[in-house]
Amino acid sequence: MNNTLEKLWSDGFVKIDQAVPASDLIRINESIKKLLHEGQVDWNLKKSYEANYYMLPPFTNQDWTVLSNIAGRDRVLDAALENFFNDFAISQVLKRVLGSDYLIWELSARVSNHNDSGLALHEDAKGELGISILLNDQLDNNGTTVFVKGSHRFPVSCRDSGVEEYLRPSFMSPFVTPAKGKAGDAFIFFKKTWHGRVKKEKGSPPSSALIFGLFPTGYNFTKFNIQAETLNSLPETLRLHLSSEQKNRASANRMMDDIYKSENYHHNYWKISPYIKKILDIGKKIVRPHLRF
Ligand SMILES: O=C(O)CCC(=O)C(=O)O
Ligand SMILES: [Fe+2]
Repeated sequence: MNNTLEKLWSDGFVKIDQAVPASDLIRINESIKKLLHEGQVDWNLKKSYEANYYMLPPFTNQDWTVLSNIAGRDRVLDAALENFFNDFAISQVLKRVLGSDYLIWELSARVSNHNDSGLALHEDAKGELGISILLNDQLDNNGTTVFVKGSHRFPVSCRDSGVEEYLRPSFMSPFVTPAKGKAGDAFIFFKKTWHGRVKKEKGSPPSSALIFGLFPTGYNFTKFNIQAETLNSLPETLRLHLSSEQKNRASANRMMDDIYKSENYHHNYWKISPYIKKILDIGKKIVRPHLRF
């Protein structure tokens, strides 16, 4: 446990081997396969749905297929998710990082498709913790989540550093650590850690993962409008953390708060990054003068 927390603190991500037991993994995979294929909608139509609508369909394009809000759709799946959040090791990590009154924002499933061109390195919302659970063995980089080690404590954002724009998914591999492992392994990561997805090599099989977003209380995010009926159908732990009313007092001493303190930044790194970005931007203007920046 301490080891897990120390790694998360120093690297910005940590792997937990076999976080999902084999029996639950089978149930999750069966259920997700079914849910992902029912009523797929083209990604371009995503914007026609209200931003906080809960019962979204799976959205798909050539890169990936994503089903948001997987809880409350299948009781067998709900039970397996409940087991995950109640697991002793997982719940201890969540408690220390987010406090015991953490909120679940999103539980989703994503498949990186055959032709996945990847996802640029980025950071997500302030305060967000990510969990990525491999649903199939992932022995190479192809289409898996990747992280830049230690970047959660760089004194510069992924965008301002220029990395988001210049370190594209097709050649980010040497600079990132991929979420490789066996089906059922989980990666817990700060969404402040620079992360993305490497482009898939042609011919690689699809790779699936569950991807979660959680927050400590007191950070801003737009909650999904989950219907009372759906919420009430959930097992206790899922229901508690997915509901917007949390009765506990916010816990003190949360790791999430500490990563935003400048005294914990690696100030020596990236001192020169603003200059690198400027040089790259000038280079871009020379190479592609028709573009305005
Ligand atoms: O698809 C992936 O593996 C990366 C997803 C991502 O950016 C995230 O979980 O925040
Ligand atoms: Fe992300």
